[in-house]
Amino acid sequence: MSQTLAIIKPDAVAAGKAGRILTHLEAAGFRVRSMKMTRLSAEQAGAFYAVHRERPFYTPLVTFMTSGPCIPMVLEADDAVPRLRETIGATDPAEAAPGTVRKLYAESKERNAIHASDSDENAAVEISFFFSEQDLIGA
Ligand code: 3AN
Repeated sequence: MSQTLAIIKPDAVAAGKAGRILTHLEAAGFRVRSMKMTRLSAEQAGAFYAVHRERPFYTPLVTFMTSGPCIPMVLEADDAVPRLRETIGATDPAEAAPGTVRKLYAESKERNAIHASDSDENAAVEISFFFSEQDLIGA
């Protein structure tokens, strides 16, 4: 078993899609090991997406991610990272495969409903960004 970080993004939370997305993830075989609702500060969102700092979409991305509450969660499954990437689909919902979370629930490439870690190394960093050891006791 391995773990990854997902974030149900502010667009999906505001649109009342969080429950359906969680159901989709559980039905796809992921177990939720920790979860919370939070609203990111500009500093937090900027740090989380620091890798994209030079990209033209960085400032709008930080603005979007701070626009309302989001739901970070730790998900566990065999091969959790690649499996979750497959379950959520391509960054742009127009290019996402049928039946993926982004195809079903995302509005656009930027307002794309869900984040998922892209490597085991980043998953560990991103999990510790949101969750303490105590949050993960029993996970
Ligand atoms: P993914 O979330 O599929 O891993 P990344 O890590 O390349 O995609 O990008 C992080 C986030 O930045 C995306 N989830 C999306 O919200 C936003 N983003 C990425 N590429 C673009 C783009 N070309 N235009 C607007 N927003 C983008």
